[in-house]
Amino acid sequence: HPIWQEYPSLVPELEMTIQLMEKSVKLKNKAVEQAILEMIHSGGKLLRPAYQLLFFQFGPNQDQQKAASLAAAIEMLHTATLIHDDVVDKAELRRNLPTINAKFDNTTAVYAGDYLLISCFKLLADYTQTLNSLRINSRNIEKILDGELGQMNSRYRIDGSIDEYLSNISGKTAELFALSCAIGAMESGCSEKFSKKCGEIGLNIGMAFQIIDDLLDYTKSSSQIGKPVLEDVRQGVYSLPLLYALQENKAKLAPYLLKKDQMTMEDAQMVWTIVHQSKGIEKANALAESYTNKALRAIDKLPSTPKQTKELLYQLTSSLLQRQN
Ligand code: 2DE
Ligand code: MG
Ligand code: MG
Ligand code: MG
Ligand code: MG
Repeated sequence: HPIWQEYPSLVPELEMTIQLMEKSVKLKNKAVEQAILEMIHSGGKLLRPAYQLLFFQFGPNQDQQKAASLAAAIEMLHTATLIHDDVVDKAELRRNLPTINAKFDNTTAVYAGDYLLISCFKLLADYTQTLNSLRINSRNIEKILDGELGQMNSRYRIDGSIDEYLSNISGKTAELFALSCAIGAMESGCSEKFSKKCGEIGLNIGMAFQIIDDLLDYTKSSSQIGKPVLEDVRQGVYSLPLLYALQENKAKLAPYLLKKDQMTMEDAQMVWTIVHQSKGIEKANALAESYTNKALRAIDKLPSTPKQTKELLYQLTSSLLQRQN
């Protein structure tokens, strides 16, 4: 992914991560195997493994094979959640390619996600010293699911609150960033206290990440972000820009939103216009910025390493605020 042109020191480790993912996929069912391999090579940003590899650099135990294996485990978990997410969201496009559910079918996608989830635990079990990482990992997946279920419960709720939204994205997205950072630190031998701090940094990075993701749904075209746009609102997922707009212009928005799953693409366009007029984009952007700044202040206080880890973390994290896809 083009992001990494600016971080050449991370590229070999990320390539090793992809190779390890590929190597751990072995299935008798060739359709499912093929679907997974295509997804692995579809050009994801590899942000979660990158954060995990960077936080791994803080500890005394530097074992590259272990670092890359754990990074592969995290990316496999992330990929599993995306594959299942695309089934749930009925999405046909991801990373500018047809999703597994579109190209194959829902059944193939569910099994592919299942396999990747198991593979994540297999790698973790092989490479972690204590049960702690497994424990943290399973609790984390529980939080991801909890965020997804919270989002499902809020669907089509025009009186949904920003606090609920924040709690849902904290689960469905930020927790995985938190996990990546915390496991990275912990498994390289950092103290539990330090690893927890790293997890908090990851949580703030993840909050900003999902807010930006939700913004892009309103500011970009489908080919720019490689997935469908305005799909959230049509499926009743009212994300931050719309929630801000609802605070100002509920009466204007209500006739469109109350159509629920009968909303047409034209209705969605009207919602889009009202969101833009209500400054929903600027306000959401400001909140993403404030989460990012929180993370940056904490990154600034991290210890120095020979690999300039904290400088890389700082640069990467601030650049995500400007990402265009
Ligand atoms: C992406 O949100 C959310 C991902 C979490 C999905 C979690 C699921 C349950 P979006 P985009 C389905 C847990 C699954 C496991 C453990 C396999 O806003 O816009 O829909 O990229 O993301 O589609
Ligand atoms: Mg989705
Ligand atoms: Mg979703
Ligand atoms: Mg989205
Ligand atoms: Mg979505």
